[in-house]
Amino acid sequence: MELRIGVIGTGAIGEDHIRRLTDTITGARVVALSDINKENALRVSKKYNVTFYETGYEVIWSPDVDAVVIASWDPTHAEFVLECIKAKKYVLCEKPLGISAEECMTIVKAEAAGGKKLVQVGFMRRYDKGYRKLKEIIESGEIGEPLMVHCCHRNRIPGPQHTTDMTIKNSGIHEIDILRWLLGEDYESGQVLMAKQNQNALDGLKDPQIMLLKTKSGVRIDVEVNMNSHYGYDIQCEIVGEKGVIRLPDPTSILKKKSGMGSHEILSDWSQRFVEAYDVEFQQWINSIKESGPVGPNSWDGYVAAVTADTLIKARKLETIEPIILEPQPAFYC
Ligand code: NAD
Ligand code: ISE
Repeated sequence: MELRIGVIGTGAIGEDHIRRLTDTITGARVVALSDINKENALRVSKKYNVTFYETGYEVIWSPDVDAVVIASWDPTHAEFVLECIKAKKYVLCEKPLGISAEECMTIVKAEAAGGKKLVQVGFMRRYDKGYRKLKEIIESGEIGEPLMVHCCHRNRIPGPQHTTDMTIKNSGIHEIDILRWLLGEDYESGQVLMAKQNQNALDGLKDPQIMLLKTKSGVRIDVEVNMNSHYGYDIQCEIVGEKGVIRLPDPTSILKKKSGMGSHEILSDWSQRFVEAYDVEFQQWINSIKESGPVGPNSWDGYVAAVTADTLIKARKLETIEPIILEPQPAFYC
C-alpha cells in the first residue's frame, strides 16, 4: 500500500522532501501540499503533479492524506503538529518541534493523552552514517568513557530572517539533540560564550556563539555555532574518550591536484551534506508507519532539545551557567 503524504511548507526543504518522496523513497507518494507563498506552492504543485490546498489545516484533515510532513517556518510547527494529533495522523515535523519548551510540552501532553505515538521530529543527523558510526564506537567501549566533545556547526551565510536566538534554537539544536543521542544521557547545565563579533554578520546578529554543555555524568561539550563561515557548510565533531579519540568524517570528495595546487570541494549547505541522512530518515519513517508506528526522534526528544535551547539562550542573556531542568518524563515515552 502506498502512503499518501501531505506536505506543509514548500520552501527550501519542503520542496526537497517532495522531490525525495517522489524520486527516491518507496512506498509513499505526495498527494497534497500547501504554503502561504501561493505562487511558489503552485509552481511546486505543477512540477510534481500534487494537489494544492489553501491552508495547512486543509492538508491535515483531507481524507486523501494518510500522513503529514511539516516544513514551514519554525513558529508554525507546534500548531500544525497539535492539529495532526487531533486528526490522529502521523506527522514528521522538521526541527524544532516548537519554538519553546512550553509549546513542546503541550505537544507531549496532547500526544500522551491520545495514547498513540504519532509524532517524529526531523533530527536527521541520527541517520547520518558518520554519526551512527561514532555511536557504535562509543557503545563498544573501545575508547573508554567519553570525557569531552568538541564540535563546529558552520553555516556559509544565514537567511535574512536569522536572529541571534535562532543560532541556538534553529541551528545549534542539531548538536543539542545529536550529542544527547550519542552520549545516551541528558544535560546538567549550559552556558554560552560570545566570540569576537564577525563584522560581516547581518545587522544586529551576534555571531559566532560557543555553546558549552555539561552532561549529567560530567562530559564537557563545546560547540562553535557560526552562521557566517563564508567558506562553506562545515560540520565537525570530535569525541575524546579515556582511551582514544574519534572524529566525524568529512563527506567524501575528490582531491584535485592542478597547477601546483591540491584542493577539494567544501559543500555549501545542509541539503548536500546530509542528503543521504534525509533519505534514510524518510524511508525509515515511511516503513515504520506501515509497521508499528514511528521509532525515530519523538516529541519527548523535541521537548528536551527545546528546554536545552531555551536554557542556553537564558544563560547567554544573563551571562551565567544555568541548570537544565526537565519536567518528569511521562511513562508513555519511557
Ligand atoms: P523556507 O523559508 O525556505 O521555507 C519555509 C516555507 O514555509 C516558506 O515557503 C513559507 O512560505 C512557508 N510557510 C510559512 N508559514 C506557513 C504556513 N502557516 N503554512 C504554510 N506554509 C508556511 O525555510 P526552510 O529552510 O525550507 O525551512 C523550513 C523548516 O525546515 C524550518 O522549520 C527549518 O528549521 C527546517 N529545516 C530543517 C533542516 C534540517 O536539516 N533538518 C534544514 C533546513 C530547514
Ligand atoms: C537549518 O534550518 C538546518 O536545520 C540545518 O541543518 C542547519 O545546519 C542550519 O543551521 C539551519 O538553519
